[in-house]
Amino acid sequence: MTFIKFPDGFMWGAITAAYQIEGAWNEDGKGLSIWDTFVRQSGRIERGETADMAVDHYHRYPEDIALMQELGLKAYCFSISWPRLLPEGTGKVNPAGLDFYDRLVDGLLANNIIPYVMLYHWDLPQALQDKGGWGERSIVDAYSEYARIVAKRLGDRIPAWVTHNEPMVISLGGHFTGELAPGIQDPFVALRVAHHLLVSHGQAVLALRTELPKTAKIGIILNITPTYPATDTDEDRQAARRYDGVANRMFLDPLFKGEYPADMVEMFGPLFPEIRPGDLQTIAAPLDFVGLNYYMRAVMHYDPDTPILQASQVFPPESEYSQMWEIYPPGMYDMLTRIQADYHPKEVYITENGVCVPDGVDFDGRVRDVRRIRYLRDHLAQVGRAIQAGVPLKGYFHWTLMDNFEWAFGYRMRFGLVYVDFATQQRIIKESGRWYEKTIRNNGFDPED
Ligand code: GCO
Repeated sequence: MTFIKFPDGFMWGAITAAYQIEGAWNEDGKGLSIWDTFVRQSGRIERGETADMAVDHYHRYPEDIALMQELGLKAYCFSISWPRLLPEGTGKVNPAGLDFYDRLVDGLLANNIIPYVMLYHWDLPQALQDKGGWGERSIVDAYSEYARIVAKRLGDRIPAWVTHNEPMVISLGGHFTGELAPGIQDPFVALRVAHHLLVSHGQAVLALRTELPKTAKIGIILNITPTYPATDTDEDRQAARRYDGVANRMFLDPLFKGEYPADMVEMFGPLFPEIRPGDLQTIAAPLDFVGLNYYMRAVMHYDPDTPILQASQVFPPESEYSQMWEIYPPGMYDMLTRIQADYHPKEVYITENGVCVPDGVDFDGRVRDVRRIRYLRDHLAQVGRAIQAGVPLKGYFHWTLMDNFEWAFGYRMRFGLVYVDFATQQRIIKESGRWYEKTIRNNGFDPED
């Protein structure tokens, strides 16, 4: 194989989320988020860990910007903690919270790193959860108000804005399986949450457009799971189709076509949430880009014992696995080309892709995470193929900059390009980080390397 080259101006970046890195959970006037509450409930997080300190990014952000510079990142995508800005969710603004993001943005710009901002990565103000959270319609206005506040303060310096990160995970993980905050297990609520997230997205897009300069681009991040039938039988194909509906089309169709998939409306029947006149039009507000997160595929087979979905996942034994998921690089290409064919987004980014494999510090202080290098190489090769096939892919953000708090798994799962010793907060760039730096510098890579 020959050198895989990326288009000029390709946006190489890394991405993080506020709760997973910032720490400073109760400093400088920050309010509580649903995660601050959730981690304190017994049995929620492995070993009872919290992100009270996380990787102390709130205090160490200058050091972290220096690391980004050493990696040669062209862009950095981070999320804003809503309760840090609005401790009660609405109303009174906490100036110290805004000042923090102001300093972060200025620090990035001073180092020629383009800031991409995500308004919501799962840390809802607890005060709003106390009123019903995403399950209540009133959240839609609260979210727009928050979006406006951020846009007013940072809008002059941020070229790209993301409303939500992974509405599907917020809905299902937070409100159906309950493994994520706020830990609710109720299919009615989960579907209502999905709808409110989408409406709040559309309404925030309109709010942002009135606050931001015309050049600012606005999008949403979706995690897409390419789905395959376990066998060629009709039953398995339909099972895969249903799973694709729940995981992907329930979000893609309203956003890009202004309608919920008919087969899903039928499958969920009475569980389906109330849709008010105008909602679907709001949700389908035109977007400048879509961010896609790719981690895994789903191989599905017909399983009459699974309620509603009548499908369950199988894990091909011959495949390769990380500590959390199957590793399947071709799914990256399949996902990108399918989204392009079915939904025609104007611009696409890979906003998350990464892997947790056990890695640690060797005798000489280096972290030789060879499996992560292979993962990067294999997935970026598929990204390159998709660009060749005509997908308007503008950039790739690796999940994640540095090891951090991996939700219910606590600190056990490491996804970083930078290793963090959680006891001392010492940072070490991993070999994968070095490989990524070289790839950015060359705007491509040699697959033999
Ligand atoms: C997600 C979240 C990240 C995770 C990452 C690894 O995609 O689930 O956006 O916060 O940490 O995906 O699980």
